Amino acid sequence: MNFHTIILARRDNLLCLTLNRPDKLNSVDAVMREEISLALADASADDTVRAVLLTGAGRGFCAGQDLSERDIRADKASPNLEKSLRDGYNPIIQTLATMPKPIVCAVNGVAAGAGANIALACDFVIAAHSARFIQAFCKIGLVPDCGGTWFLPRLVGLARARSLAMLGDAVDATTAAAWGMIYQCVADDELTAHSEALAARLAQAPTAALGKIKNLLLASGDHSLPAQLALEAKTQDEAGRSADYAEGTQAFLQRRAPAFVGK
Ligand code: LHQ
Repeated sequence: MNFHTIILARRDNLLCLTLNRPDKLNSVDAVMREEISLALADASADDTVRAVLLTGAGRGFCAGQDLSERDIRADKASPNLEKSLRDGYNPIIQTLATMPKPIVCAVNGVAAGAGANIALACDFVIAAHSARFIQAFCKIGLVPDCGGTWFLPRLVGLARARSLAMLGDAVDATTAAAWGMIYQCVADDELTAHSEALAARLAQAPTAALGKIKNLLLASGDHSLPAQLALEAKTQDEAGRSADYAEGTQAFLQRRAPAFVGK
């Protein structure tokens, strides 16, 4: 399929998805929403994709919803933001957070509004030193969406989540890393190589186990310790029947590097 607002590139088992409306800081219009959804659905279903790298073209990562789009503008009689979120953005966030394979997000520049929270839904967020995160919603009279009110308190605690969401000030990448909001901040000229190396490494990892780890961590937020222990035991039983577990133990005993197949 031909995409107009994103670029897809395959490198072995790694899929690289680049948001590509650089003139508008990769703000998300209806076409981009649809194309991201389709690309992620394909990546989810394709066993040969074992990791995803998400980034943005140009000087920004993503400036959130395209505010010039007719259907969401406040000057329209009744913009239906609930529908836009329910049908457009929420499935994207849900897929990023639950797709049973690792997703690295290389934040190459400003990440604002929905753009910030799309990044936070990914498993490893690595930001360039000059990147900024802005919960821009309150500046235009909206509330954080795309999971912002769910991710932020879990990542940075309530006090910082309140300041981010209710002041809408920019947080630089160094602070975001220090707060635990993102995984790492790296020098601007190292972002591409660093995030590609991590994503390539993850694409060789035991994918099924990483997917299970991802979902265990997600489930832990709603579970008691006994419930989580039970889920770990059940999930470990499944992992223990995998080809990659057999390979991992044999490789260990034979003192060689494992060759995981992702299953
Ligand atoms: C943009 C945008 C943009 C269009 C920059 N749209 N053109 C909302 C409603 C509905 C349903 C779902 O959910 C949401 C969620 C949301 O995401 S709400 C939050 C939307 N985003 C924002 O409020 C951020 C708006 N942008 C900004 O505040 C600034 O552009 C930032 C701080 C991101 C970057 O500032 P600068 O580096 O100074 O760049 P700039 O403002 O000059 O922008 C460059 C161009 O990109 C410019 O176009 P132009 O043709 O004049 O060169 C902007 O108009 C355009 N652009 N964000 N969201």
